[in-house]
Amino acid sequence: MNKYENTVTESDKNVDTFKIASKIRDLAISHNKLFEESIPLIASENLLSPLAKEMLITDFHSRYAEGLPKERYYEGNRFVDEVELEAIELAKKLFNVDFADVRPTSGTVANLAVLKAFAKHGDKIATVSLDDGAHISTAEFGAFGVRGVNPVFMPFNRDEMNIDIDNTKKVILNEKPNIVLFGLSLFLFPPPIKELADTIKEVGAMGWYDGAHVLGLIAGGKFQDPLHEGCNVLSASTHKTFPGPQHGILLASGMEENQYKKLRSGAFPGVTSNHHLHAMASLAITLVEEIEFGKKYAEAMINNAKALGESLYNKNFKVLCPDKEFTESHTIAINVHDLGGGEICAKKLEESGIIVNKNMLPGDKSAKHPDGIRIGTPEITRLGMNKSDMNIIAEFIKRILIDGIAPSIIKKEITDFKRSHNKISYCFYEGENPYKYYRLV
Ligand code: DSN
Repeated sequence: MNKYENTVTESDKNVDTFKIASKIRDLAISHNKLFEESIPLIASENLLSPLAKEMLITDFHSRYAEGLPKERYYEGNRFVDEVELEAIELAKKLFNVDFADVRPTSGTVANLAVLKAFAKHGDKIATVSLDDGAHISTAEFGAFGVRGVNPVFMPFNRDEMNIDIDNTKKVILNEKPNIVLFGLSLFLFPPPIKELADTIKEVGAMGWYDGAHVLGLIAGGKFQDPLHEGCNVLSASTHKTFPGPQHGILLASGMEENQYKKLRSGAFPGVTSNHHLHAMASLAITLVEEIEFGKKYAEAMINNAKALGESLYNKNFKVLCPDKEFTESHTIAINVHDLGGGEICAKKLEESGIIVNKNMLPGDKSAKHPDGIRIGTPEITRLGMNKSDMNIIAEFIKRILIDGIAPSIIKKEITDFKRSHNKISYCFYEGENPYKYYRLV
């Protein structure tokens, strides 16, 4: 008999359903343990600080606050309003912009809000193709399709892993897109916004930046500053390099008030009803922490990514872009075709306690069987790891993928290494274990 069964009386008719609830809780606890014992290298994931996490279990979670602060459709919002107004001001300060909306509930929802505000059915939007690393929002089966806009593809230099400036200028001049969208899911280098800004202006297009992957690097001033380089609007999720809750954000600068109004109405009532107030409060806390700790954190993520790239390259992995120090971001990409492909390599790593994702590389045809794996440093950096830890991780990866060491042999070493690195950094209450869980019974 387990401890949950103990709490249920013989006469309880719902004993079976309670067992299912107990099982779900046990699964969550097992999941926490999995990450406590694994090296987390997914480029789009991160950990919440203790203060930001606390917000997720407040009563904000239970409430509605449609509309704007002080203009709600519900009562009971007086403290929610204060939080939202703070969050907006914090975001404007951190990113040095005129406009922020903290209501999108995810990055894709933020993208849909931009599309709702500024695009109409049949419009053309210039973007990098999915094959070259764009986000699924830009696909016909994604947000672009929902709005009925047509992608126009910007040529991509696969050696440089960046937009081909000269040929893209030609595409923009020929196609005259309504919007030019920058941003990637395999985001190694800053796209050439400044270099394309005049061309974008010449055809009267709007510059849009999907900053989901690099929001924390932008916040730390270490990547690029899209809204001061030629873009008008930035949409993002808030939980990748920006170490906040699963949520979204819209930022803008240099627009007319009526365009900000359109953007606000894109967010609500366009693509959200309620905006997940607990997550918004958690975002507000993260904005404060980024103002305080964001610069050092962004720098450390990039340094770790370069160090990991170099160490893996020196161990004979085909890390992309060796001539460009592998990356200017938190992400590196490796071509593992010769080692069985991305799917097999990612699975082998997971069995040994290293979590990455298989990823299409430019030219790949199948998202399920791509040649690449993508590796990111947001979470390991958040746990205080540094250059010497990158060498240790690279050696683990080599022993698994090149030397063929069995998971049963290496897993304990990886677990021990990870267990000694489970203290959060770059936030208030540094040193807490972010994988900690609480049990009621
Ligand atoms: N596209 C996902 C990723 O980059 O992991 C997130 O939206």
